[in-house]
Amino acid sequence: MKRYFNSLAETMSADELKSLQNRRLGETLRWVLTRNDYYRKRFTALGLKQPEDFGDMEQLPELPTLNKEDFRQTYPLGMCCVGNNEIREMHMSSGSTGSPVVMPYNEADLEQWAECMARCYVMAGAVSGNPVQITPSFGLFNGGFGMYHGARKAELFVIPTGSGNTERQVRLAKDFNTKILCGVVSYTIRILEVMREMKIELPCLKIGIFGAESFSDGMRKRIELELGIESFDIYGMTETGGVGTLGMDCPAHAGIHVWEDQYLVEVLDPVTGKPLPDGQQGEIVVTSLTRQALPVIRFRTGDLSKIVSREKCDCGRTHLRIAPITGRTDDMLIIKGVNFFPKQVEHALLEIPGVLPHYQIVIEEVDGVRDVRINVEADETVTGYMVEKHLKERLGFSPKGDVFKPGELPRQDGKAQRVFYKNNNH
Ligand code: DLL
Repeated sequence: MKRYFNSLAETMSADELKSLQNRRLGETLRWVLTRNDYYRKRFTALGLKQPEDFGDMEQLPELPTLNKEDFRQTYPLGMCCVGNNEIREMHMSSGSTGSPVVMPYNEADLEQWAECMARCYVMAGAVSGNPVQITPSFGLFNGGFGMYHGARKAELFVIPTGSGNTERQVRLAKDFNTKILCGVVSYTIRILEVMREMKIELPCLKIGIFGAESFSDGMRKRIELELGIESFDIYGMTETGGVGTLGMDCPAHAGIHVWEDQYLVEVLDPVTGKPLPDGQQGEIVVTSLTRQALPVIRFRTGDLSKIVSREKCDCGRTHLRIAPITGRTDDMLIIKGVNFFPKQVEHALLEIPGVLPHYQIVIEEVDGVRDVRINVEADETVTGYMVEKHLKERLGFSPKGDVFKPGELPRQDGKAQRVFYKNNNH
């Protein structure tokens, strides 16, 4: 079986990788400085005048960081480095703050995206002709199209269902022997549920490529067990060029390989912005090395993770590995002095036998005091008290637990909303 889509790139030695990164970083910096006013102003404000002033990775921490606010300020195309006549596609995310982030692509960017995604497919074990069902939506969200471009490049048989119409989704998977199911984690849970209702099994399904939101190990294991598949954690975002651009875990499942010939990754302290040593959790910051229409230099993703290894992996790839994303800097919850992420609640809930993977975290604020209520679906053996007791042991605080019957909580076709706010002023 083919192990790599691009063995030269994926297995190059650390020295080769470093010199390629240095060269590409220099090219990217020259590119943005000579083609975009916004970048030029930000950089010259730092006293860096000539593109030649940069070009070595050691200097990266001296460059200014970018964040979603830069995208908002420059909406729609103020950070774009090519003319409209070169743009071939765009994607956009609204983000949690509602400010739009636009990513334009020229021909070379679409090629680059397809290459990154194709590497992911082959890394997961896909071979030419395999039926791949793409369940994220096709539209401004990058998930559907990114998985499509990559599947074409990896010569797969594309079943571009997009999201929704879950019964048809299941029937098509059965009729066309879908081998690879791609999607947002929460929607896959919905597919599983409908499969059970329809009493349909999918024995041809072998590979799941899931991402777009943090999911606990418990969730991953449940999906794998129930679908009888091996699942992979795929990472990417609108600002870096979409799904798969940042990489995925390999069959060794020892961290997400970041495509380092395409992107530089730093881990910074989210508060001070200072670099953190490997192994320490912080905010992932990304610099693109080959994007053209809108390269990002030191983009603060808001995602929390850590570098787990820079050593060559058992799979033979040399690109560094990061831990699965724990959560985002902006989704950490603080209740009665205890910090936690939704993913930790999910992990703890799924440890309780009889609990189903459908839950809500409701933050209730009464007269300025915050409390948490966990709404969770479970079978009749589980009580609210059991949920409260287990979460207290696991998380160190006592949320209220409300148990719902299977099917009672709302379902979503895309990324799930897990956290809800309620206060007595409303
Ligand atoms: O969610 C891209 C994507 C589509 C990835 C389909 C995987 C599958 P955005 O809508 O721009 O793009 O959202 C990007 O989603 O900053 C993370 O917070 C989160 N995210 C993406 N992949 C993962 C993952 C797509 N594997 C934001 N684990 C990112 C955890 C993820 N969070």
